[in-house]
Amino acid sequence: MNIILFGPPGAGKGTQAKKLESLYGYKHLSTGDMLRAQIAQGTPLGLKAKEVMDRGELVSDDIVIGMIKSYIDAGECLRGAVFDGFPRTEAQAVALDNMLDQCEQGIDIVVEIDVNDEILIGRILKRAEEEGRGDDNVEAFKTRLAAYRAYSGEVLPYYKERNLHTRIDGMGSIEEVKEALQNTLDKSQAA
Ligand code: B4P
Repeated sequence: MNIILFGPPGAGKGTQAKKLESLYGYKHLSTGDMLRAQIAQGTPLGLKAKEVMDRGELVSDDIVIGMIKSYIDAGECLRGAVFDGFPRTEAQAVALDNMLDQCEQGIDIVVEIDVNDEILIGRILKRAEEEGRGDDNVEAFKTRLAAYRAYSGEVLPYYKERNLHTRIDGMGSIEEVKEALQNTLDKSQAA
């Protein structure tokens, strides 16, 4: 199965994607994690991305599409994948469809994780204390949330038109959200 986890910053996309990877063996592909790895290695791409990410803005399409393409071309997604934080623009969504099409696959479901702003900011500030990520602060969070509002209006209609979109409540505990997600995936596979 190829799954997209969609939601605002701090919705728990990464948290739940890791769970799906260990439960089902799907490859977890997080463009945020890939970019942070480039930053940690101090590559030219990482240096360029860091400034943009720390402001809470989106990194350019060509960079993130190229990163995802390298995993798909290497055949790492043959048992299915969980796309976490990708696509964030319609151009990324179209590129992903084209990449999957080449290996006779497609997106099976897009799960939007619904969380209100108050809970999101609480999680981001908690993670700021624990991990010290450069974009986990109030100013960058506001930009990330505004960016999310803009790009969700662009990406979600793309999947709604294709009847692939569904929503779950992401405000419960990590375990409760995991159960809601599993139920949704089970139902979609049985349909
Ligand atoms: P991401 O890495 O995707 O960051 P995110 O949206 O903040 O994270 P996520 O929703 O995965 O939250 P998490 O599970 O960690 O993006 C960062 C930046 O990278 C972007 O702003 C952009 O600049 C760039 N970027 C990435 N992809 C891009 C793309 N495709 N195009 C352009 N630019 C791109 O959860 C957050 C916290 O909440 C964690 O501490 C977790 O423990 C906690 N939590 C999760 N679920 C919980 C729950 N149910 N209850 C309590 N706590 C919970």
